[in-house]
Amino acid sequence: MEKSAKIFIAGHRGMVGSAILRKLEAEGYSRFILRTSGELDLRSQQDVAEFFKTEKPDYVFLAAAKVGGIWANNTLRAEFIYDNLQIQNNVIHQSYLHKVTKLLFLGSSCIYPKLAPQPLKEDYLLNGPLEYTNEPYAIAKIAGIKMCEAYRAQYGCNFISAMPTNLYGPNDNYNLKSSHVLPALIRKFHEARESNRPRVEIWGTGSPKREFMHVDDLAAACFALMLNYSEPRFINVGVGEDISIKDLALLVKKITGYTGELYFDSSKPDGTPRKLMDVSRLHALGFRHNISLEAGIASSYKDFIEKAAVYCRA
Ligand code: GFB
Repeated sequence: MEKSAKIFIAGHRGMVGSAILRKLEAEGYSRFILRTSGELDLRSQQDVAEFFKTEKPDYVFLAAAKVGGIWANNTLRAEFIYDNLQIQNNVIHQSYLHKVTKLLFLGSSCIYPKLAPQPLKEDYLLNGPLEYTNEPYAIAKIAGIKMCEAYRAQYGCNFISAMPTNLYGPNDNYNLKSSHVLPALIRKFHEARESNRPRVEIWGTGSPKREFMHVDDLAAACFALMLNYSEPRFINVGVGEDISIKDLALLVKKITGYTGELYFDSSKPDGTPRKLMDVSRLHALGFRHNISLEAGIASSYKDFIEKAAVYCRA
């Protein structure tokens, strides 16, 4: 990817897109094409066609998506499937029509069957029923993977797909309804300590296990894949280790300095019991994550405190 290349980062203000932008700037790239969702609605076929006709990007990082945690996925099911299919179809198809040199599509580890063997190998895709709570999102992301494969097969497009594990870091979503677990726990424990609450509610039983990757490590992986990976098969991106929600909560409790109790509300869904990804193919490419979970949570908590007014306005 030449330093003079025109690079479109779709979703550049989100947690993933902003991390990719930071990484590319650090690597000396500067010719970015950036549009907020207010400036360009990626769900609109006509607007995206106009945009590509005008801007003609050379490279595309497709980090724009409607994302959220288990509650948002489970309640906004139509929005999750419609918005994500529209965004992907428009950006992938226009990238083909305008001969984009290379496109990187970002999916999610929820594409795998709910009870697939662990750790999850890329070959396990579509080998069993999906987790109900995020099935619409998972179906959309699987469609994106298959679309990139199909455009490579029929048109020779160099479109690759990366499946990240659960992510966290700067510009995460801290809205307690729609967020993922890690930002939710950071906010809950912080606010409980600040207002001396006796206990913090954790959704579910605490027994599910999750793998977490700091978004700066993901951005570094996306950069490496854009430069060095051009295989038809999608590739897992993660850290290769997981933690129970209960132990995660105890870790966040320690880092935030909260001294009260934890209360597990088992009326809330646990979701997938476990989704640890096999990252041996990523490691074989020479990529490994740098940021440990404890260091990553500590830096995310610092970022949260500095930007709480913005993160908590919703
Ligand atoms: O991060 P999370 O919302 O999504 O939930 P998933 C992970 C686990 O944390 C679930 C528990 O077992 C939740 O019940 N949990 C405990 C909490 N307390 C909380 C809380 O306060 N907030 C939240 N949100 N969870 C997502 C998919 O699944 O994974 C997305 O829904 C995406 O589509 C993402 O794929 C990577 O990890 O279960």
